[in-house]
Amino acid sequence: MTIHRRTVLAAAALAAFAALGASPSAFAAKPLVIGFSQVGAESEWRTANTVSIKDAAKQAGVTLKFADAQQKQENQVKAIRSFIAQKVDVIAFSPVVESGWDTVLREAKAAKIPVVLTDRAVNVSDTSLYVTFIGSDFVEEGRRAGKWLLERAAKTPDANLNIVELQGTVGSAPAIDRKKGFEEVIAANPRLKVIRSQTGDFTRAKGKEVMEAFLKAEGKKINVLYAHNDDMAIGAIQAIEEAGLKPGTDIVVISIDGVKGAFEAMIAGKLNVTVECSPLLGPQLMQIARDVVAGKPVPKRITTVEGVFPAEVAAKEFPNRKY
Ligand code: GZL
Repeated sequence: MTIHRRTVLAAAALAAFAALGASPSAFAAKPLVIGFSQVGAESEWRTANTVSIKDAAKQAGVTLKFADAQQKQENQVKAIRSFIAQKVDVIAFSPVVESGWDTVLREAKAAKIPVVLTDRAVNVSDTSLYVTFIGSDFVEEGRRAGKWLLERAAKTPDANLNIVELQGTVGSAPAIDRKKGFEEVIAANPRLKVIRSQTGDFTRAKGKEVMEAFLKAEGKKINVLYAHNDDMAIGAIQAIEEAGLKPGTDIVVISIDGVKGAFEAMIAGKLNVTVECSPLLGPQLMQIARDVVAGKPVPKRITTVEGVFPAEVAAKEFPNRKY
């Protein structure tokens, strides 16, 4: 297009805006507004997930209304109701537990506000209450933890291995599914037995406290710790050391997330393997929100691609870690 033609067109557009009594900027696409309800700040994983979402919103020019629920479902319900009242374009959240969402999601549907799940799933009677779920396959993460232990146990064919398990938040999708996947796989070897299993609520403090109780009750009978996240494993490692035992040697330690703290523990010889669970969901969330508002079809389920990192590769992999 010639400069002359461009100038004429621009002048015509300005004249049209003036006639409508509006400035051109009034017609610039207004930024997308996303209301996001986050579980809390309970772990290194969660902190990295929050950073990913906030950074991606900034990069995408999205207006993000962010609410931290401090791991309480009632705070998430309140935040979702507030986003509805504010008429945001999209509601996104990581549900702290699987159940109890039908009512508030029906309110969002009635307000014609699309809902995107990130990180954790919900159990609802009507799956049209959310557009899509972006997150990991937690059952597969549990299976990967179990497979690593099966392969290790095969090297000591006669030994019985007593396992203690630190579960995540009661009722949460990762806790339910990681337990399910792990048990499904270790059932192949009857010498692998979970002798104690209790929630550590995904935090270091609670993981340490529950591991202290396990050690008091079972002592040297414990051969393996399976923790549903790295933060509980790191707390438990402190308890194992304070009990005069060597984590990673006297007690094999298996966990999930793949946060930097886990790599540091593996390099120190205190953690044996971490199964990756990526918190870096921000960019995908922004793209999905944009597609949903634009009326583009989006898949009902978007599963993140993840790996398994045994201690042997920790030092080499550590510089590549993004969270
Ligand atoms: C998993 C996420 C879990 C992490 C924990 O996607 O929901 O919650 O494994 C976090 O570290 O607290």
